[in-house]
Amino acid sequence: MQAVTPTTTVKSVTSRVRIARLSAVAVLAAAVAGCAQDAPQDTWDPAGPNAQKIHSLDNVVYAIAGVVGVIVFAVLSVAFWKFRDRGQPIPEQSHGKPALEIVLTIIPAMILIGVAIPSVSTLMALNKTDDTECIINVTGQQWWWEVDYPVQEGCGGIDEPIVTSGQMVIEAGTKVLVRGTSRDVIHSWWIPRLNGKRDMVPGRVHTVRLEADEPGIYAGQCTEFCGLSHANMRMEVVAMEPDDFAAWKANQVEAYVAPEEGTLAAEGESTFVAQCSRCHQVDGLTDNDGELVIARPDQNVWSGAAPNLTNLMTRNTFAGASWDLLSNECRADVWEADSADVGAAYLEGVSESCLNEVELREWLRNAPAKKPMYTDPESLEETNGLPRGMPYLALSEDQIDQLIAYLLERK
Ligand code: HEC
Ligand SMILES: [Cu+2]
Repeated sequence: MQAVTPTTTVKSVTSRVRIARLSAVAVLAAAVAGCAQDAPQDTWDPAGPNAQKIHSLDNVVYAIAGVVGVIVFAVLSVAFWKFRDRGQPIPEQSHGKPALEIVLTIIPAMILIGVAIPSVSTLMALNKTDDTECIINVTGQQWWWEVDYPVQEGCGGIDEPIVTSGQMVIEAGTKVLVRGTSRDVIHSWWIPRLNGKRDMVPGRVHTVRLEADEPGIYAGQCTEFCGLSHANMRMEVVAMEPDDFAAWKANQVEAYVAPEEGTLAAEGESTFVAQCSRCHQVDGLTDNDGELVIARPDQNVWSGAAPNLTNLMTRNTFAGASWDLLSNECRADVWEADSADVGAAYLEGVSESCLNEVELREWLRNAPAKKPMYTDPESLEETNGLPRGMPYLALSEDQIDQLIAYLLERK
């Protein structure tokens, strides 16, 4: 026994050193990760009054929590050091000190009340809905967000509903009320620079306010784990000047323009009707007999919808805002535009020269290979054979060429 003791001590000392080193690395890594510059989803960089309210509350709460934390750690350190085991006799055991205990119960209660007052008033301010100037609906679905603008006097007037996906376009300085729900599981809508997060729950409508002080693009992502491609369920809010927003709205409801006869895009239109239109709506599209083609995603997709592609090329991203429709340079032109030019840069839409063709082509070639989705026909018993996401469609490269030519005109 005598001989064993020293080796054990040496071993436990080296492992303690190792643990200390690992902890130091972990703390340092966390600290360094917190220093990220230019992070588009930074809650410490609010860009509108709602996020600003949360930020101001954060400052108060972190200050109080910080002081409490420092005091607690200081007292603990002194106690650990002063009363460490030095082989002294066990101290006298008592029932405690009632006066001290009462004081130590009252102080935290007072602190909690002090934190609760600004917290509750911030919550109430963030839940106000009577000053809304524009209502926009979002619907979560595995794994993308549908964004729709119901007919209303708000948003500067919406006379015809607008349906889009992935990116929500708003007017800077307008108080937007997002009404959100879900078609399948619980998702969560969060644009960190504009407001806190809100769970979007099937069968319920939850609201969240959004307002951006300045034109710009504000990124977010689904923050409630919602299955296989949760990480590929992103969204962006694009805020622009009033004139640009009006131009965007007008463009969204423009009548359908069929491709010129004899072009590649015209072949794409037929391919689209044959291959895509059972799931994807393109407003105003007609078939060979001149009949309107109406998508039935509710019969072809388990959750009941597929993105409306009427104006696909007016968005900058696709498939849950996870991939860019714009090439890197063109996307940088929008992201880095001066605040007054954001709208104009965004309104240009995707042109042939700006198209990020590689990603879109990959998507059409085999969507579930690009974004994991439940589409394997062999394992779809649970959903009556309906995919959750876009299935593999075995298109030829010629068909893909045609479809891209057709989609490029959807703007
Ligand atoms: C069985 C239904 C179904 C069919 C058929 C289908 N899609 Fe899809 N498609 C979807 C679903 C669902 C999504 C959303 C997937 C996601 O982002 O998670 C989608 C997404 C897309 C997107 C991204 C749109 C956006 O706004 O994010 C494009 C582009 C697209 N599909 C093009 C096509 C084309 C072109 C065809 C025909 C060749 C086609 N799809 C056929 C269901 C379908
Ligand atoms: Cu989600």
